[in-house]
Amino acid sequence: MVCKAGDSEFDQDVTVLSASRPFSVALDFATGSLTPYSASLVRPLSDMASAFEDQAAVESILASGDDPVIYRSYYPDVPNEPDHLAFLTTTISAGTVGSEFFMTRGHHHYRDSAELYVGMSGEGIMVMESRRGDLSQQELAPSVVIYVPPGWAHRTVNTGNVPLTFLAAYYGDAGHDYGAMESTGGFSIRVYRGDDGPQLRRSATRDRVGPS
Ligand code: PAN
Ligand code: ZN
Repeated sequence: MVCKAGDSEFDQDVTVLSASRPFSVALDFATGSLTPYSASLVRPLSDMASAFEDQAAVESILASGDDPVIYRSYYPDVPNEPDHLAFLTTTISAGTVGSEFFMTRGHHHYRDSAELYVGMSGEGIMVMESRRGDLSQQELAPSVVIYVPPGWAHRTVNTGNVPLTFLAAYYGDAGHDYGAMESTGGFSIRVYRGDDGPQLRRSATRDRVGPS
């Protein structure tokens, strides 16, 4: 669900920014909000139900009438053009679907290009997978900067008990390609709540779905 300036409860703080001139925004490290922002995206469970491995758990949550917000992002108004640097904040709620932690949908960029993540509050793990199948996991926490090289799909997982907030900056013309990972069953590894902390295990959906 994408909310443009003018249609959400936060609208009193919205001013239209123009990236043709220098601008600044205030970043709230605890909530992840940008003030002002130009658009925000709210992703409830029903919007990304297929991303989670335990489909019975998804159905049970939704059938109970609950539809938790998995994450929310705030965007300034930066053009999708090569010389611009797009950035946004994301806040992932704390929680699990079955035992799998709440996470972002995860994507490649249409144009393979690098991205920088900066942790602001909470704790989590970034799962990254290259186009040739190499895997990497990096812990994301306040003050941690993670470099995502060109060609590495990335997903962020909240492994803590409070919201995980971070800032991401990427090339304006990078584009977001969700289908490349989803068409092959998603990332090769998933992050679950274990008795002694987060556990990374091979994804069963990745094994089931593959390119024909
Ligand atoms: C991030 C992500 C954001 C939401 O800003 O877009 O955290 O994750 P999904 O887009 O995978 O649902 C980023 O990597 N931008 O390029
Ligand atoms: Zn990205």
